[in-house]
Amino acid sequence: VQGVQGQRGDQGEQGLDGERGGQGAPGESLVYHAITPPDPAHLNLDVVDGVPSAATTSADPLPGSNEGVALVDPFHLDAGTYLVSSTVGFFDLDNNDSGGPEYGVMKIWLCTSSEVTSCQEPSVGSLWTADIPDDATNGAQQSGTILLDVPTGGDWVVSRAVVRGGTGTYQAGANVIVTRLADGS
Ligand SMILES: [Ca+2]
Ligand SMILES: [Ca+2]
Repeated sequence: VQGVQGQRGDQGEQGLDGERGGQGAPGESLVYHAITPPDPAHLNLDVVDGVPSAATTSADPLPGSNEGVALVDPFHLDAGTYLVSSTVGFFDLDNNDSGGPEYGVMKIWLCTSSEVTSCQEPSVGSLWTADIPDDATNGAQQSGTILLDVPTGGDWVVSRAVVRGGTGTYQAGANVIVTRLADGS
């Protein structure tokens, strides 16, 4: 004859932790952003003054030549892969009569320091606007996104702007947004 079932025993001790899983792929994250600060001398538009003109057929801005002006400060990136999005706006608030079209141009280089003289062609990105309006009020704007591979050791991102086909000086501003897609090796 089967006897009565005995009582259930006490719960055992908790086992050891399992091994930690492998590292996941890095997520996309904002690593840098900047915008030209407002200029009280120009209705608080986000512009810098004194953007130089250049010949329509030139390759300006060029390091060591007609370098143009910076619309945003240089910044450093560690090795990795990034998306760099930028928008530029150019204005002719002095109503310069150039006798022809005035094209806003901004170039971006990867450089060994924050000085534009450390930069080399070719640029890693460039933006061209259509003709800047001649009503001394409205702007010509362009935006773009590039995939940027920064090599081991990191680099500086330096950008400069000119107006090709213009005369005198102009006003322009930019923003830049940098997100990391992958860490460098
Ligand atoms: Ca003009
Ligand atoms: Ca124009």
